[in-house]
Amino acid sequence: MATNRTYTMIKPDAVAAGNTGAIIKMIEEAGFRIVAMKMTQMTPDIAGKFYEVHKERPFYADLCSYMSSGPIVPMILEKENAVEDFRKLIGATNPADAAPGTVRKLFAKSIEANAIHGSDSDENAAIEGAFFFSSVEQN
Ligand code: IDP
Ligand code: MG
Repeated sequence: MATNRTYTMIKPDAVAAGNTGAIIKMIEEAGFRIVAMKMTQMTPDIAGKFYEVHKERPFYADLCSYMSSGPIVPMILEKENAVEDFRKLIGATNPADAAPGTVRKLFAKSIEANAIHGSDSDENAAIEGAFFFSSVEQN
């Protein structure tokens, strides 16, 4: 069932570069309502759990180290067709392939340090949102 919610996090490279505000502005201007938001930092173990589906991929260890290297800004967002529309707003994984005007084209440093996460399905949006926020925080 479509929930009209997605999960995102502004990644350590974008937070460190001072792009948090600009990215949140793009998200709001694209019509997403911020349901939940905070700033936190993952340990390598927690990043490993979050990205467990990628554990067989060659970049897994680097990804966990990068994602725990500094603060991130996790958010739950709401909009009609949230998952798909948000993936369009952020652009392709590799900024070299990302469409003009997308968050990753504007702010990503590399295929790994690519500024922002976006859930790839309604099911994963719910799982990932619950990974960072308790049910009472998801208003
Ligand atoms: P997505 O974030 O666009 O959904 P995924 O394939 O789910 O992309 O990969 C998760 C994250 O792992 C990416 O956002 C990026 O940070 C990192 N990543 C993906 N592919 C590579 C790669 O080939 N080299 C290094 N890091 C990668
Ligand atoms: Mg993904």
